[in-house]
Amino acid sequence: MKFAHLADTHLGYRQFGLVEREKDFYEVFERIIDKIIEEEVDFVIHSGDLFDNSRPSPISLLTFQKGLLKLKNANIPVYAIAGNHDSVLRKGSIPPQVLFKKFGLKVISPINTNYMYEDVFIGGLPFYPSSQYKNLKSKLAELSKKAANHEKSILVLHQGIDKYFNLSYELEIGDIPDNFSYYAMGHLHNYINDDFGKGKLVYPGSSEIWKINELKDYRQHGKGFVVVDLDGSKPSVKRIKIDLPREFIERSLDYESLDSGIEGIKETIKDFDNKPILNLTVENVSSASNAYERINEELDSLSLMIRPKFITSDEENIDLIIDKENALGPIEVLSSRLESYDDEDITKLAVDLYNLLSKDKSEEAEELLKEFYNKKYPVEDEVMED
Ligand SMILES: [Mn+2]
Repeated sequence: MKFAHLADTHLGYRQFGLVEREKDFYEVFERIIDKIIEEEVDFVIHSGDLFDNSRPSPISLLTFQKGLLKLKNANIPVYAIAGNHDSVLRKGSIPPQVLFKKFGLKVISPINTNYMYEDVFIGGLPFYPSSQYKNLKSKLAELSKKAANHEKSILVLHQGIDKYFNLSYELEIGDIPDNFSYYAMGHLHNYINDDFGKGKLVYPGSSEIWKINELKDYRQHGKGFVVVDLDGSKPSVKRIKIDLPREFIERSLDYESLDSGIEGIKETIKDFDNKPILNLTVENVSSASNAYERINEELDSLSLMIRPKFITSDEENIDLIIDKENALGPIEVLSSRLESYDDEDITKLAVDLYNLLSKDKSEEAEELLKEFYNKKYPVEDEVMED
């Protein structure tokens, strides 16, 4: 028996505010669905962050619906949980996944924690924030007990685990029951394939580059999903890479030889089907505006976006050229963007977060967020009932 496991497809994400990037995420999703059908799997598991948002746009919903119906026509059922992006942590709220039950989607929730596919036990939970740690632990214990009656079992979760994600996690590796055959994880955007208990623990990673810091892992493991074969004594995991529609090019250039550097990039990208994103660092810069102009003139029409960084010879950073006279400060921009919410608490939160994060005070920022959510959206015993 074979199944496909994917996660963190973030449909609807518009990176850098670019419609093209939103489309890239849809295109990758479509490619994954086609590839899943080609692989002739028996079922599919999606481990959360299907959508980038708990209120997905109609295009995101339609993209998923099309994929789901394609799978349905191929007789391949889909099991899914909600992640932290596509859920609202408030009692009584439901994740968008629930909309697709009528189309056959099997939603794993705190109420319906488990299903059977033939003799395979498929259990799981949606994302639980760390404030719900106790609840999560007791739910895991319940699932572990149920799974014990079955030879083959899968646990589906969308959580950070300290072993792989030591910056922010809800579970330590020792918290996870060890009697499942396969751990279908989501949340971490890098690819992880590890042994755990008697089975395998896998984070397939995000399907597209959601954040620039995923590039290193992408170069190493690519983006995609996994196909898992449950027939042996231990599951075997096959990584399926999916070509991304667009390249990210990272280059370091020297101001002294900027022209030849630019020529080199032009040579690399001239035959690309889709315009790439360029992450350029220029060193030994004596005039940032001159460097900016030359780069823009030569590369703008060949790229979707240029993200330049200028380093002067005395290593001082000039990230952006801002016309200070006419420019709005970040706080004004934030406040004006949030006006439509018409909620002073949210504007204040955003400004406070900006102030803390721009000073690298990430712990204080996290504390502030927790406080804010606990006050504004008190979470009771159960999250996301349906
Ligand atoms: Mn995610």
